[in-house]
Amino acid sequence: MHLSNYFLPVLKENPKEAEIISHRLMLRAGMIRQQAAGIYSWLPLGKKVLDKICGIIREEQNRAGALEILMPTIQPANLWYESGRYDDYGKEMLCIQDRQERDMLYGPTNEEMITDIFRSYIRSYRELPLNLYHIQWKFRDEIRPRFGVMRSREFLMKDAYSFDSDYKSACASYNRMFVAYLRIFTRMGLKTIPMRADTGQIGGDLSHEFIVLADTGESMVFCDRKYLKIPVPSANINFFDDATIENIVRQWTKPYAATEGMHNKDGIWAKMTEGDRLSARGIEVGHIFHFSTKYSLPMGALIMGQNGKKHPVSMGSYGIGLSRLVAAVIEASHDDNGIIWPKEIAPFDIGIINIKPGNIHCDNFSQMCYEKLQSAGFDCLLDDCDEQAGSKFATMDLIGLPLQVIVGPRSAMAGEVEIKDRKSGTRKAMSFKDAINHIGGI
Ligand code: 5CA
Repeated sequence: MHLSNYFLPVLKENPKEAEIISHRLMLRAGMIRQQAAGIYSWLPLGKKVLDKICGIIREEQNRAGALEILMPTIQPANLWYESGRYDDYGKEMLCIQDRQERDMLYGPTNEEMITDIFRSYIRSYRELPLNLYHIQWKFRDEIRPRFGVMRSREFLMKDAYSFDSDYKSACASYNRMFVAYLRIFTRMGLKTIPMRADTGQIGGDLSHEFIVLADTGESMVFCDRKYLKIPVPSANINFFDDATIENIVRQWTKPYAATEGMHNKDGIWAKMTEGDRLSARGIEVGHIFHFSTKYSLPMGALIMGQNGKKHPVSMGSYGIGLSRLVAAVIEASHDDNGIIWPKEIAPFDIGIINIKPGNIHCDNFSQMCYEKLQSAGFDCLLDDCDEQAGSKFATMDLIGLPLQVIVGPRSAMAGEVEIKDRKSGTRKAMSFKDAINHIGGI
């Protein structure tokens, strides 16, 4: 992509309305635009990051045996009358009427709808376990939408729903998602800690929140520093070996970890050494729940068991705040100059800066670099705009692509480029041929 053909409305000034760094940087880097309180459009750079995150989540959900579907944003209210949650949910739910005056709502979550799908098709334990997920926009009319996409009213969520015939199998499904989550967040360059949490509006008696540690997090969290060292399973882990998966979950739930609501300062915490205690602020990027028959019982989602008797199916649900994740990654990875994208979710792999557009050597050489890197499989953004070098460097640092290739008049004539690593800030001059080897090896 040539910057002159792109839509990247960067802001030079800090927007006043943004209280936290990720909100500020997302606005400055032209990733999002607020359309109403807590409602955002995603501009090209932001949309690319969102899509990359979707890609990782899909890969890891599929690897763990979940199947992708797509449910609508608008739901009929009668499903929610059946579960009894229509009144419980309160003002956070956006209720609407269609032209026939039927009660509808903009889905804040999908337990009811998925239970309806399940009961329409599945009759026997033989068809289980089953895990269905979708990536869809949700609406929650938060009292205080704030911090940009961190706490918005409309937000993108991945929500998965598991169905099992008994408790043991439901625990295995829960554990698979638990381990998939560890892999998802690690691939995005995040350190997340699973914590026992309050089940709130979703219900049930078992849930874990996945928390990214960051100073601007909304909630206080308390955990053992050992979490920072536990290894995350590799891609070739067998998700269908229940014992192995259970062992990993045991390892990741043994040290103390609790959100504010669940924290007991007089229990295990009191016995831990000062050096092991980590109390910090955190951002909840995912939340998984086992709620058994909370929806299947009132909604009549029954299956025939091995004993020939019908019983309600055992369920869990597993959410990830996709749009929130974009902000969480920025909170965890930035410096004074802007965003520092982890490689896997960077909107482009490489930014090429032509310092002097109009100079024939610079134009030809930077275009050649662009074509060679593109054909080597790198997604590049070539800054070919007629701007001061200082402003070009600032924009490239702001948007945070992992690697910069800088082409100036003198280096272009010598067939050389400068390579800058965004994270460390180190710059190295080398021939373009060496640069290709260097970049390929990174
Ligand atoms: N149905 C369940 C799991 S599928 C559910 O809705 N869980 S949740 O309420 O915990 O939401 C899942 C995730 O969505 C949260 O962990 C959080 O990362 C994200 N999320 C929730 N509310 C918002 C919001 N207002 N803005 C941005 N992200 C949000």
